[in-house]
This record gives sequence, C-alpha cells and structure tokens, in this order.
Amino acid sequence: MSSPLNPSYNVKKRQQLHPDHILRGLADHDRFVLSEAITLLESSDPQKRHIAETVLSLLGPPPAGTVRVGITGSPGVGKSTFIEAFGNHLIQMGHRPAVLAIDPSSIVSGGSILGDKTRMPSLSVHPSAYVRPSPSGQELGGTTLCTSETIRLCEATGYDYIIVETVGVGQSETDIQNIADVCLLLLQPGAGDEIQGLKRGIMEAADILVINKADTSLLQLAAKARSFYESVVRLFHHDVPGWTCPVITVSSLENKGLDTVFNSVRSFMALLEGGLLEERRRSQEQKWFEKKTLRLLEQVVLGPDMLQRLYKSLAVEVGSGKKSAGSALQELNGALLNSFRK
Ligand SMILES: Nc1nc2c(ncn2[C@@H]2O[C@H](COP(=O)(O)OP(=O)(O)OP(=O)(O)O)[C@@H](O)[C@H]2O)c(=O)[nH]1
Ligand SMILES: [Mg+2]
Repeated sequence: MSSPLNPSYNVKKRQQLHPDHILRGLADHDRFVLSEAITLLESSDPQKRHIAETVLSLLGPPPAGTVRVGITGSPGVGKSTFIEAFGNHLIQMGHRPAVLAIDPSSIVSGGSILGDKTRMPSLSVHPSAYVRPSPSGQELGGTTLCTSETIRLCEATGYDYIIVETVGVGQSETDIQNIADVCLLLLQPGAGDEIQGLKRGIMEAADILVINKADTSLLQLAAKARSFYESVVRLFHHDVPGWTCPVITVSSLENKGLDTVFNSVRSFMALLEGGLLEERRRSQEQKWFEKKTLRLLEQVVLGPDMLQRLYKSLAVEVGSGKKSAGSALQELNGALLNSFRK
C-alpha cells in the first residue's frame, strides 16, 4: 500500500533497495547508503539479505592498504573509550576509521543495548569516521555472523581502518582472529589477577597488549602491570615470525600512548606484507565459509515446521529430564532421515 502522505515513498524505497543504487552510494562514500546496506545484510528477511549479498558479490577484491583491527578485553576495561581516542588519533594521521561495535544482545529477549555509540561521542559524529553498533545476535564468539561482510562494505565506502569491538572475552574469544588482521587485547593496571580469568586462547590471539587506564596518577601501578605482562607474553610463541607481542601503556582519557599503539599496528602490518596478510585473509574467508555453511545447513535441516517443533519439544524434554540427550538425538535422527527419504 502506498503511503497516503507521500505517494512516491515506495518508489524511492525500491530504488534505494536496488544493488546499483547501493554500489553507487558506496563508491560515493555515502555513509547513509552504507548504513542501509548493513541493515539489509543483518535483516532476517531473505530477500533483503539477497540484495546485500548481490552488492557484496559485485564489489570485487578489497582495496589495498586497509587495516582490520580487532579489540577485545574484559567488560569495562575501556574498549569503547580507547576506540574513541584511537579513532581520533587515526583521523589526525589522515585516516578514515570505521568502528563496528558488537553489542551484547540478549539471546533470551533478543534485545540489544546499542549503547556504544554514546561512548564514542566525538567519533560517532565526525565526518571522517563511521560508528555502527550491531547486535551480536545468537553468535557466541563476540562477533556477529555478518561482521566480515560488514567490514567489506565499510572498505568499499572508503574507510581504511576498520575497528571491531567485541563483547567481553568470556565466550569464544578467539573468534576475532577470524576477521581481524591485528588483534589488540586491552587490560588494566592492578588487575594482574585478571590473567587468571583470561583463557590461554585470548593471550595467544593477541598481537598487541594494551594496558589501558595508565593515567598519570596510576603510572607506578601501570609500570608494574607492564613488566608483569611482558613476562607473561614471553611464555607465548607468536605465529608471525619475527613478532614479539608488545605491551603498551595507554590512557584513553588522557590521550596518552596512542601513537605507540599506532606505530605498533603499522609495524605488525608491515610484517604481514609480502604474503602473510593474503594468507591470513584467505584462511579467514575459508573459516567464514565453513561457519556460514553450518548456518545454512541448520536453516535447511531445521527449516521445516515439523522438524523445528520436534527439535524444540525434544530440547524441553531433555532439559526437564524426561528424556536422555542420546535417545532424543536418536528420535531426531530418525525424523530427519524420514524427511529426506520423502
Ligand atoms: N581513568 C580511566 N578510566 C577509563 C579509561 N578508559 C576508559 N575508562 C573508564 O572505564 C569505564 C568503562 O569504559 P568503556 O569504554 O565503556 O569500557 P568497555 O570495555 O567498552 O566496556 P563494555 O563495552 O561494557 O565491555 C568508563 O567509566 C570509562 O570512562 C582511562 O584511560 N582512564
Ligand atoms: Mg564498550
């Protein structure tokens, strides 16, 4: 039905949803079109997703020289505040940062807080930057299933530093490794105990350790934390030959140490040049394909109503102790085989 207020609304909307319109907008560095494209990608409507996927398939290889930075760290360590400061530093150095903040959305309620934009007040309104909070949906890895495609859309719009902030580190923390070229792990002074809570995988996935909140008033504590983490880092072997994970003290609130982080990121990227970067991104693409395939299989297999209902009722029965997981699995397996035979 056309809008009684603006009869041309639907026509305009249709044009906006056309892949050509989106491709032109991205090439023109139009952030509104970028936002539209990401919304289509994240949509649960297969037709809308199809438009975004068509756009992606027409983009061609990513532009040279883009840097994908992953930021992890415990809740409250200062990831968003660091990104606000680091992003502004990047702009001063002539770059165009795009920030993808993955918001923890409740799997139970499906809600999302989407509060990170407000924690990056100057970056989110800066004409050279782009900040996009995305709900993490059902992904447990702290990244959304769409993130690597969203990165491609940002790169196509001319952003050259794509920064991804993940939710916490308690889940499948190493997931960020599958989308970023360089991973920064944020820590804070006086939290040596924090290391106990961090899983080995998180330390191994980190390319640069950043001790945030190293404010002027906390310099001594920060120096102690730094030497502690330097000794920890020596225990790990980094998979990029010639790289030792640096430990850098930073105060995001006082804008200190940001140039050191920037130089470290550049040194690391320089090491990846000459083959390693392509290799990393290809292997990430493969992992992303595998993940998407599993999601596709899930949709195809559990798509039919009858199987969906059976799966849900079996899950409840297993949860309430009425059935063992093994016998429920057998029942589901039988129903699946039956449905394929039909
Ligand atoms: N003193 C000091 N406080 C900081 C610094 N960076 C961040 N904070 C404070 O730490 C608190 C948490 O900061 P956020 O940036 O929201 O932390 P986060 O890691 O993004 O938090 P989540 O996204 O909720 O996991 C805020 O009150 C910040 O003001 C810093 O360099 N120094
Ligand atoms: Mg945050």
